[in-house]
Amino acid sequence: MSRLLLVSNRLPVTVKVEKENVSVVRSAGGLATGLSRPHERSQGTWLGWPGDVSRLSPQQRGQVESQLAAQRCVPLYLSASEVSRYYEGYSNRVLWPLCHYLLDRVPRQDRDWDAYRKVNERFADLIARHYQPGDTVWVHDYQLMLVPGLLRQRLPEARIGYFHHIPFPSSEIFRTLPHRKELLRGLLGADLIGFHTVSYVRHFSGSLTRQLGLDTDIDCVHWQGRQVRVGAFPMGIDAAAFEALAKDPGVLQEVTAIRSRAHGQRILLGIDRLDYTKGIPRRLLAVQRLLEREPAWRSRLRFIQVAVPSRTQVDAYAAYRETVDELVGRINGLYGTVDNVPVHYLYRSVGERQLTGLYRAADVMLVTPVRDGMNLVAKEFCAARPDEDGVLVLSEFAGAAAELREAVVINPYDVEAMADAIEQALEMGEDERRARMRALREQVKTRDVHWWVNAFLERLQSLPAVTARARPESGAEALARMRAAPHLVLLLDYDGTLVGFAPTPEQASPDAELMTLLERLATRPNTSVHVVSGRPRETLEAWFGHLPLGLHAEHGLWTREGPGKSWAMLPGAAFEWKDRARPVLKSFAERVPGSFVEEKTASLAWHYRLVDPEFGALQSRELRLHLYEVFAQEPMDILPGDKVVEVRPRGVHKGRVVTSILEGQPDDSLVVAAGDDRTDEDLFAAVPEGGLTIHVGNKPTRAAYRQEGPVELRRLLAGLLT
Ligand code: GDG
Repeated sequence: MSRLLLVSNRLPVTVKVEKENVSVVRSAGGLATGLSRPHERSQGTWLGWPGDVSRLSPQQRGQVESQLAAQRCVPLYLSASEVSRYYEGYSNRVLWPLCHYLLDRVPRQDRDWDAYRKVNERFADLIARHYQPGDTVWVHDYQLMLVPGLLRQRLPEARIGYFHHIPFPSSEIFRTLPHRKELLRGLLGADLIGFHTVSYVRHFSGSLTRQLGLDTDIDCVHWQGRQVRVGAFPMGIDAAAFEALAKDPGVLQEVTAIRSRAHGQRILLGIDRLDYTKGIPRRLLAVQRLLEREPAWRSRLRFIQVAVPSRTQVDAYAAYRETVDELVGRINGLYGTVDNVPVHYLYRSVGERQLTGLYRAADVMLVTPVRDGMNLVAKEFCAARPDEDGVLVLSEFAGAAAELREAVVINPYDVEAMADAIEQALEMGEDERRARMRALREQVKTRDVHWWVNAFLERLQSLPAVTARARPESGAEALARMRAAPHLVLLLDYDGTLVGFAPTPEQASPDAELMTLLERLATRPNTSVHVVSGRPRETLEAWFGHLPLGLHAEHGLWTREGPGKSWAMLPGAAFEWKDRARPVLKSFAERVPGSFVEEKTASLAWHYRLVDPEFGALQSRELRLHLYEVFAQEPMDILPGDKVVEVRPRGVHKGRVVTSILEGQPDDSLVVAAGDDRTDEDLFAAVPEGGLTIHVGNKPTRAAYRQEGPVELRRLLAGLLT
């Protein structure tokens, strides 16, 4: 097993100070428990913030550090300003509400981004210092979204995983973030990006398509020459530990005490951090509504709500606390009596044993967040019910609802329906309660936290190692080889290679800088330059006809050797099928607004660059399937390109031009081919051994070198002129 470097904002410890003595106590959270075994076994390290230690003397800090080291933890200290800007500011004031769809709570001004980026950089530096070749790095959560990318710059070949513990919102929400692209690029530094549910995976892929223009597969996307995997790994809990505690005699005594204090009343339970995502006010309103509607329940219900103080430095949390306080007061004022209050509200945390006692004593557990990445409380409740009783009422907006199907699933925005659901849960017969709870427990016990850790790490560690191909210095190496060559033959694709993509093909005409570059390259001593494009010959002639370049149009169907020479067509190409394929492409153009058909001598192309990216990608798959089916026997090739599906005669491809170009060139010529899409792979394949192939972009390629985009390629070519 490779050594694990775990990274999270907080270390899984609490620093306790008693007079002169300090001690570092391991926390019992789900993540800490799940990861402790692989952490120990792999002899790895956990890096993160140990909490506020600013009041400790240097000597006490020393004690903390040696105790942390004994637990294989490395501290990253945050200054007061970093805590307030990186943690409270950007992480908790911006990313937290945004990922939970609460746009109103995001501050109008984006002031803390710099602090967020800087602390992420500090994390990346610290990880890089502790990294040894062969280690696996696993970064956790939204406070550290830039870390995978920053780490990839420092350690190009490291194996990096990232898990997002909160929801990943729809791309329509995510796009409102000013720094949306940086955050996505940050995540793409990882080899594996995990979410709790497939919806979050889909939302993330949607953002990649819309914001970065990437073609995403269900579980994979290409980025900077690497394959980045994306997957759903629903986090579980330490079910065995909760089950054991729920059977503990001391805890059972506690259960009896809780029940007897309720004097036969039915117990509703809520356990949450006091967070505005957890839906506590609406839950209280639903209870109020039930009491209002059904007077018979007024003396027969006890709703115990534990709200653990959280993020008390963030204003929104203080205001939320007041709302909850008021509602509790109102309900108790309305429906309490001298010897009974309906809502028992505890604003504090409770110990693990008391927590388990409450789970086991409850008749109905209310988990009603307005959004929640997963929600572990729902799972803990089930694990703590070896008696197979108790009903779980669960919000459809919690990630857990994707797995816990036998819960009573509710929409927390519908208070009336929530009141109905609580009543349904209270009145549910024993057989149904047991049947549901048995199924829930089965799920929670098999997909526990250990399953989760193993599933993620096995996936991450089974991925092929990142090769050195994407090394950033490879551009310099390519340039040195070109400069050293006695003769150069440059074969350059046009769109996506020499120029970026424009909304329509006509708009991507060459700029003055490119014209000068090509002209100077073509007049460089011992250099022969060819543009090998899918464009029609008329276009290439109009743009470059006057330059001393070889021009190759329609993927090599047409060739023009130099200025004043005529265009010649490759012999043997058949295109009778065109008349039958045209109506198919046209029907797609009619059906998909913004798309259109381009006609060339031998080929047809359906362009969809202006179409909504997700819809366009879907329709292009549909079109290709249709064409494959109907024209399977025809001598034609169907090519998916960059926002285009092209059909052309079989056997015509860019590779065909290489042999004729090389005729008459000196034997010591270095052949250099550069291109960005699938049609250029044919060109690369035809380059003779010892040649130099450059892929422009992020797709998988057989090329040996890679440039980020046209700007970088032009810079590289310009290097030949100095
Ligand atoms: C984030 C995501 C995702 C709560 N009160 C007490 C107490 N707890 C423990 C619970 C549970 C944990 O805290 C809360 O976990 P949740 O999953 O419910 O929620 P978040 O803190 O918001 O966690 C969430 C999670 O990350 C994991 O990926 O599920 O969606 O928001 O374990 O038991 N524990 C004790 N006393 C308390 O008073 N001992």
